[in-house]
Amino acid sequence: VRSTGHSYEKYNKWETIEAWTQQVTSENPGLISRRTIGTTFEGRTMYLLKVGKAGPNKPAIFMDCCFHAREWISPAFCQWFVREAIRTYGQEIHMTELLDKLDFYVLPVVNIDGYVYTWTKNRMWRKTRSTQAGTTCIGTDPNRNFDAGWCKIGASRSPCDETYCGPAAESEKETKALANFIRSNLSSIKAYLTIHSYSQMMLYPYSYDYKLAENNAELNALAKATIKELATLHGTKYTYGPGATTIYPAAGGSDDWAYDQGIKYSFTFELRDKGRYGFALPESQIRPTCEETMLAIKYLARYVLGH
Ligand code: ING
Ligand code: ZN
Repeated sequence: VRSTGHSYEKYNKWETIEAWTQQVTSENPGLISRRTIGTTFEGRTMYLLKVGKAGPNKPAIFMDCCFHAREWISPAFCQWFVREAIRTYGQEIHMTELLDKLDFYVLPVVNIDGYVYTWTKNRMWRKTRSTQAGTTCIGTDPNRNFDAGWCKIGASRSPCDETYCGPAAESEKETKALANFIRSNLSSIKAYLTIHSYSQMMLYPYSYDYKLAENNAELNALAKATIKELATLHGTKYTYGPGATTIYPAAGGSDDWAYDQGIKYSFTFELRDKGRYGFALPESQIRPTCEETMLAIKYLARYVLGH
């Protein structure tokens, strides 16, 4: 019999994650606050955790997980990150300094409806679960739904496809809520991080075009140093580069959109593995994957804090 309780080394169903957001907040009032940024197509609540020591005019780093429903290691990492932040604050000098000087906004599950569907009906579901008139096909790819070269390349106009860009940019309640939050907090958000799987890559703009970001050289050097840090723990190898040439051209992604909003440090992480298990990454790999990714995020955050 499987326990229904929360575990950082297991994949947790949405109801368990939802209860965890409440519990971790009430147990750490000095470091975590929780707010609602919207509701999903099926009416579930989107909770955003703000992690950091209270202080005036703090810069922030925004990180989201689980755009794509089947990428289960992604929400596992967001939970792990919050636990490590509270566990090591006041213990480890770098985390202490990070939380003293900046806030992390953590959105543990963007695509909650899709995630629920992967637990109940189809483990390999990717998209949201929105319906629309004129088709029986369900769902939009949330990472093709942002207003960044929307639907011009590497995305589909057919509602039945896995990379359907939606009827319009920000047509999904989930992407609209995320975009609205970022637009409202642009003056404080210094970095945007979005966690996907799999393929072990660290991507930065652009994916919607073959053009390079204005600070491409800096992003390249930062990605190189970050994946080097990640590899120190278990030797896990990542590749890195602009999305279009490193993974594939794809318009409407959140990292490109955030970058064009003026957030100069914008990255997509593709966590383990490289295809042996793919989306069905065994629970035994949650710990090593999260530990090494933690090193990467902390390294990146220290860099952003210093720039
Ligand atoms: N990969 C991303 C996807 O949405 C990506 C790659 C990153 C596309 C950034 C566009 C922008 O296809 C996965 N695994 O979802
Ligand atoms: Zn993805």
